[in-house]
Amino acid sequence: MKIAIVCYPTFGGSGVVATELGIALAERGHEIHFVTYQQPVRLGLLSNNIHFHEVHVPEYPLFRYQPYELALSSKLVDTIKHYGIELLHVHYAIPHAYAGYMAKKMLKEEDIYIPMVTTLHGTDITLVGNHPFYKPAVTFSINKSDVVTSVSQDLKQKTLKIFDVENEIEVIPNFIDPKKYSSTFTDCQRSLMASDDEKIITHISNFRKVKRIEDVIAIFYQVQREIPSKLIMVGEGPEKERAELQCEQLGLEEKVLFLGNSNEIDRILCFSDLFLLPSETESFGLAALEAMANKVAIISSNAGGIPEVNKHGISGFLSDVGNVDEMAKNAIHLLGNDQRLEKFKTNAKNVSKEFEIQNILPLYEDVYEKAYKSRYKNSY
Ligand code: GMT
Repeated sequence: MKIAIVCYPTFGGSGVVATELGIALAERGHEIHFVTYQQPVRLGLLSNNIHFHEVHVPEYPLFRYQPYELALSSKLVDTIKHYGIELLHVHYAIPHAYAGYMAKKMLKEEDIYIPMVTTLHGTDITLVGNHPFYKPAVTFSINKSDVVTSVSQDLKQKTLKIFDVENEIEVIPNFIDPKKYSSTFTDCQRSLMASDDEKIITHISNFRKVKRIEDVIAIFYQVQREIPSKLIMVGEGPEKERAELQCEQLGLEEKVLFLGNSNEIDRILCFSDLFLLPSETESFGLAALEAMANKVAIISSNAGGIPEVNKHGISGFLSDVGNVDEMAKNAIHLLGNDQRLEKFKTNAKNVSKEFEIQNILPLYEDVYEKAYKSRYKNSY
């Protein structure tokens, strides 16, 4: 099938899922066209059946805000016509589902019927989409999508609660590609980060408020008093500076390494013992799943869809949001006993297998089939 994928191309989870899905679909023989404002960061070389179409938004002095949705809809119309695209898959409702619907409408005028699948990722529902400024447009775009998917049961329930949804929502969880984790890195240089007697704890995110970065540092502060350890912080975002300051105030500068954004998170995770994800809300927690696939145990909050990924007492432990003391206690419990830690790490790896791409990809293909079959009777 010829599929156009719209996503955010940066380091957020929705962009990662969209990119990895596109790559996997291309490997299965589909022709994939990414349409976004920058080449997605996880997309390596383009190939015969992976294409990238950049959306340009020309500057004009009259515009206080650049009309990205308009430029995106136009680019979609051109791309769909030029390449004979058969299906549109938009990741993250705002503004992609809205722009996708406009493209569908424009194409219908020319008797081109393009089905649209919308995947809800989390903050497009729980934080941004919920805002009264966006809610009517998000509700409309969800209802005008031919198929709607969400990345967890929890997100589905939240969407049904917050929005007046007329459509079915199919849950298709996020996934990992086992090929990426099958070989142990020969250059997994643990010694670059910590000495032999130290444990390595990792956090990866976009350092937004919702990630509760201050809790990550507070948990580590308690842990390092009991267990020789290092904390590796991967990512960039608005809370990073405050986190650096917090480390300075707690005297942790030597023990916390801020690495910035990385395209090589698997190389970092391969020498990690524990991953911290104390988020306020999290529709799924792809970062935790990627850590688990790298055989890393998880200490997390029990927010949103996290319990669907991190299994309490098996792959790690879950606590109420903000319960830093309990999270630190559980981390010490794991890190303080090598045998126990190894068991949880192995369990984490085993749980992650449920989410391997070969189990998930067919679910997307079924959804595409369903959307394509109903393209003429879709609501416009
Ligand atoms: O977590 C973020 O802040 C990024 C965000 C995004 O939209 O890229 O991630 C969301 O989508 C991911 C992929 O489906 C999920 O794994 C994350 O849990 C979800 N984030 C939140 O719900 C906060």
